Amino acid sequence: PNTGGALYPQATDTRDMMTLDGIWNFRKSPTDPEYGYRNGWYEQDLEKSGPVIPMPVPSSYNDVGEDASLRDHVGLVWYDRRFYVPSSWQQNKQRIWLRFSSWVNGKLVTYHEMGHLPFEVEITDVVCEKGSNLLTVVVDNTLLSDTVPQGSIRDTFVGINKVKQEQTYTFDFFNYAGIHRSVFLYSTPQIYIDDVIVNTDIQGLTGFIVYNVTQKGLSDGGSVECLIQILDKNDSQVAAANDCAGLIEIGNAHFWWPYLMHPNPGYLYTFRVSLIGIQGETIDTYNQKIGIRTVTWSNTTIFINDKPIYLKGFGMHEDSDLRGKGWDPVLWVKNFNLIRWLGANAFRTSHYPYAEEIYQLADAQGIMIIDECPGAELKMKHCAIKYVAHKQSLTELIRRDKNHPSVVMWSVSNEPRSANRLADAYFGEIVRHVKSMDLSRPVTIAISQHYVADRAGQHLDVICFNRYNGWYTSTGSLSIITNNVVDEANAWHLKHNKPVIMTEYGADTIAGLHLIPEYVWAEEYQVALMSEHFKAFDKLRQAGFFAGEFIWNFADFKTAQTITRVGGNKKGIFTRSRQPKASAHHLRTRYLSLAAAD
Ligand code: GCB
Repeated sequence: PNTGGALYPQATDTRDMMTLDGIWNFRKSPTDPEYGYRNGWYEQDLEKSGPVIPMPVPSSYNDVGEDASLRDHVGLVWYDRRFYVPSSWQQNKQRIWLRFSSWVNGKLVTYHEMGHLPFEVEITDVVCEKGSNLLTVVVDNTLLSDTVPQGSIRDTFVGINKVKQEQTYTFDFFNYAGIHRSVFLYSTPQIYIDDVIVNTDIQGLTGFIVYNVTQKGLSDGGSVECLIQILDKNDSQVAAANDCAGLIEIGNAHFWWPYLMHPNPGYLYTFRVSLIGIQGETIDTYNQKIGIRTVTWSNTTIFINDKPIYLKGFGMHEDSDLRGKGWDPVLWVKNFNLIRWLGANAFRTSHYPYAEEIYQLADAQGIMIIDECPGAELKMKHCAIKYVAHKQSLTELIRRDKNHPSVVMWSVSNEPRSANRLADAYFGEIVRHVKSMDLSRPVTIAISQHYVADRAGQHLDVICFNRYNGWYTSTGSLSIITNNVVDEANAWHLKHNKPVIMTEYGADTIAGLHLIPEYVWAEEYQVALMSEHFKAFDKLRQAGFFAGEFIWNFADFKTAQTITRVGGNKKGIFTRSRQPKASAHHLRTRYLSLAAAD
């Protein structure tokens, strides 16, 4: 059950917070998933329960060791560590929260399905008043037909003996597992701010903030008031209100603009909420960063603050050497520096929600995000079971990311089997679900099916398509690219009368491989393939409905082992260690010149 967790944890005047990041104890479970439970791997006596190895948190566990059995492990792994709760939290009768999935002191406190999205649980009643607490986390990386994303398990035999289980999946990124993001221990008062929902609007020079604050923990008949303060970048108050829901007007507001569309992009205000008790005392405070901006769209164009916007970016991955998908501030500050160096203004969180800190960086730098739920390569079989999990992933995604100005579009899936006859009803329902939670952003899917066969496009606000002309189709043939891209984008627009974005195109490229005339896998080929696409994009921009271009991919990334992947997917314009290929310089020239023309 998901009992909270919409708000990113923070320390304020009334709350405290610490992370439980660091080196944890770790062990793999044998194939029998019950083994660790039967043997009390969550009990206090670590010695009795067997040997453990050190494991960093946050990080994927797969690439930290030196043997393939850890990298390729299928099933459960167990993490544990001890932690102390500051006695001041308990003396002040604070509620104590753990943000994510775990066992505490031998009691099951929470459970969560699906990676990539946060969850939390209150542990006030299970932590010790004095001494340490044992926190145990069981992580299962098994993917089946009814998980999001999907996969299947294959038994490997030598003769008639089953030797191991192998996870197979069709999506093209390594199925990293582990505790990928920070673990937070934090406190709130008994009566606390549970959620803050902010929407913004603009009229002339005036910004409007429409908000709703919900609180929990009030006893029957009790009452609290809200104090809302809007602080500018220098922490000076520019507006205030006394209702828990309402509208705040800001004259001469600083609007949130995308990078390179304004000298001061990514302007953020602080929306400070305080719960005030009957004696005027401050009960709880939370500081939510917000940006004042609008996203609107027509049948040809996406607008930010009523200005037409052309999205220039890439698909990305949470992926790096050693850490796998583990949140890493060094990597992401570098990524954002490279994004701005390129003159890009957008990326898609292909193919799952990224760490919350990444959206915070994007908010502050004016980088726009197409926020994708973990519905990668959905197959339409097992539709009914899938539907519940898929909808749940969107509920949690929107709950988490609703207040980020950087998020300008929801992507409900990447490359689903949208030609299937069930796809019409299925995606109709999925999009209705998103709209029931958020009407302020357009909804899309990165479609790979042919425009004639696809049945999902009719339900979307913006059509995104992925296509590998000159790579998977007509390999090595550059001359077909421009016309194919122009024809396909035109066909999508003709069919649906909606804005169109190309969300994937590209070519695998080994950094340092040089071949002329251009030849697949060489840097020259990637550059030439891009140039043919650029010609198409320029023609399409003239046609008036083309809203963006996203190369695949920002950087090289790890995949499952196949003979089509040389050390992983090499379609990055940067290597996995974030050094530029010739393509990065080529893209930079284009994105900067487009920005200058905008
Ligand atoms: C795609 C997928 C992406 C792959 C890419 C490729 O269509 O959306 O996940 O990595 O193609 O390189 O094959």
